[in-house]
Amino acid sequence: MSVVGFDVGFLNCYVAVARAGGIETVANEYSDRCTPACVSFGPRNRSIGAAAKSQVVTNCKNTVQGFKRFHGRAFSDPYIQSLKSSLVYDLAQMPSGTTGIKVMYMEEEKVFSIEQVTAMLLTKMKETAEHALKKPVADCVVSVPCYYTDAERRSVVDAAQIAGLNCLRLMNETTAVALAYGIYKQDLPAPEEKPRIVVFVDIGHSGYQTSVCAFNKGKLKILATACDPELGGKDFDEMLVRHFCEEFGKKYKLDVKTKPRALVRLYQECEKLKKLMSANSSDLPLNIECFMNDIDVSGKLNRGQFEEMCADVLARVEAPLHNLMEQAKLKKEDIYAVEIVGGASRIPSVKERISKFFGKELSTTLNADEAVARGCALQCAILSPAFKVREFSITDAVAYPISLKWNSAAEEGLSDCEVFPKNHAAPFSKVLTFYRREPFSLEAYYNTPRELPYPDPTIGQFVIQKVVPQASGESSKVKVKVRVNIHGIFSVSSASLVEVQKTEEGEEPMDTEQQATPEKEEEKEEVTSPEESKTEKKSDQPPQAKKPKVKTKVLELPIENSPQWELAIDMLNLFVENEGKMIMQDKLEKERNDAKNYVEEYVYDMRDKLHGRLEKFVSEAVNILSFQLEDTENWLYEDGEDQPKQQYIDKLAELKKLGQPIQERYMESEERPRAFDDMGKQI
Ligand code: ATP
Ligand code: K
Ligand code: MG
Repeated sequence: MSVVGFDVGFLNCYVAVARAGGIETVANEYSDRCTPACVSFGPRNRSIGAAAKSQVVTNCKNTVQGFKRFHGRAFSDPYIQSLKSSLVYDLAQMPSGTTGIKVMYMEEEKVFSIEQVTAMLLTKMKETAEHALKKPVADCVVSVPCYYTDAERRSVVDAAQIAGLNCLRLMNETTAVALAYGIYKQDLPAPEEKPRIVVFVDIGHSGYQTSVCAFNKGKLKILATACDPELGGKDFDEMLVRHFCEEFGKKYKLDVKTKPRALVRLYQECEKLKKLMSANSSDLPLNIECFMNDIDVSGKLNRGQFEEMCADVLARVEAPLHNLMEQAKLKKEDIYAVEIVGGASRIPSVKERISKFFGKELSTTLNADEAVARGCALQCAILSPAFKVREFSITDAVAYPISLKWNSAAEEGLSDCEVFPKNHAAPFSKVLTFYRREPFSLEAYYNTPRELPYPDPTIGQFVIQKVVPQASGESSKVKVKVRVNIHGIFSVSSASLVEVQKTEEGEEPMDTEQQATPEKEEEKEEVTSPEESKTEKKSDQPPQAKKPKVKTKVLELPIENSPQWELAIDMLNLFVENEGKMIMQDKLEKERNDAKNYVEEYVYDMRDKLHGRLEKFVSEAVNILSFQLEDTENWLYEDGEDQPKQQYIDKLAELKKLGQPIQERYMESEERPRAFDDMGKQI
């Protein structure tokens, strides 16, 4: 059992774990708690995270960043097509029609699916967690933006599986923040009192998410969410890049857009400048040496100018806040606090606008970078039977209203029904009743396509199989359970046919199970009959009808699930296998490199020592060793640059054979006086 939370950001990722001392954000191998969402492909291995980020400029065509937005999308998606021209790496279509990334890896052209690339990142984060916990990690909670649709969510669940993780919950980022905020609060209103209403705002690199949450002792409930999936730090960077491209075009006659490497460097410098401007309102310089065609470029900017050029971006901050308050039907006075997180929430003019909207100071009691990961780890701890945490119930909200449509049995044509309205509690199950003689299919879809940041409102097709009429020839009663599960994903989870066995009186069957029965504490259930009005029976029954003596038998029915853009199981298995192979390849390459480094280290270390403390202990062998060291150094830069691991191991052994005796003589002479010292103390 591991208790781990992963914040998979567009730019920055964080890993939080639960240990005896509580929740802790842990550092990667570079002692950095932030791991860049970056994967770089090389001729012998992959680099992931910080190691990949350092190759953004040198290996730009094969270094992949900003892929979070490709999940669950067709390659032909207009959004993907519109992004293509702004990327320095190539995209390609997967056989299934989804988006893949084309790179050179192991000296071959390869296309990796988005699930595979995110799995690579998760592999790295998993290692970070394992290193911190000193045990294997599988169980975890992974964050996703609250505006993700079903297809996007399923794609992330698959990515986790490819990385060998068992994702207990996909958690909406703002919900994770709400949990991190609420669970430690001792002064929340009692369950029967008026809840404390808090607004959460997360502005990251790619997206802007807001939610309003009601807290009582031991529970939180998300009342509404509102987002702009296309507003974040990157939009400010974009404005800066555009500005400097123009300026350098005029000043130095450079067409920056034609050189991917130069463009990548300009993005990096503009991001740095943007951050500096958050703390400084005076003129700040931007200098890049050997930018293009051996030309050094420089420019400067201050916060006032920056805000002016970002006016259009800043103007978009308020709309989601209006939307949020309208959905929750709350007044600004009802809001107890506005908590902001996410890197771009540090931009002063962004903060000003949010604060002005609510007419109050913003709270920054949470760690702006780590709150999402911490919230995910807390959720994982709550779900883990092995970990004791304070009881806390989390009710999330459905982001987009979900409807079902089907071919109606009673009349010609299609019927439909909204099963989960916007902001409906989630996770949640509902049992729907249909009267059918034969198999039938349900199509689930988002019924407000215009508010969907996604081109296709289809969620999936679900065929209820093996439906047969009653022995009497009448339609059978079919109960279909639909749910929004713990990941926020819609599914038809089960279906059953109620077979009526005739009694002597031959009375009409009556539904005896109209009660809503909560499944678990977390998942509530409700029973409805969308076709009730269209069926002649039941509603006309007198309320005091004699209890009929009817025996029923319930038969489970198979369901054929075809959710949109589902990753086929054989593909998923292949990806799991390939990830394993790539992990092994990276490991072998690391061992080979380490072996090489040991030789190099030994050469330098011994050479220093031969001229230092070992000098007195060398005999004629010194000449041979010195010669060998120099020879090896040359070899490392020539033939030995790129050899199998064993070559380095052998080389090191050869050197040690000569070096060891000298070191032993030195050790002996060191031991002798010390032995005297020890005796001296005894006396
Ligand atoms: P997303 O939440 O969209 O997936 P993310 O989680 O990777 O993205 P964050 O790490 O929250 O994003 O924020 C990164 C963004 O915040 C970047 O655009 C970064 O430049 C910006 N940022 C970080 N610090 C500052 C600062 N001091 N001033 C301005 N912007 C900042
Ligand atoms: K982040
Ligand atoms: Mg984020």
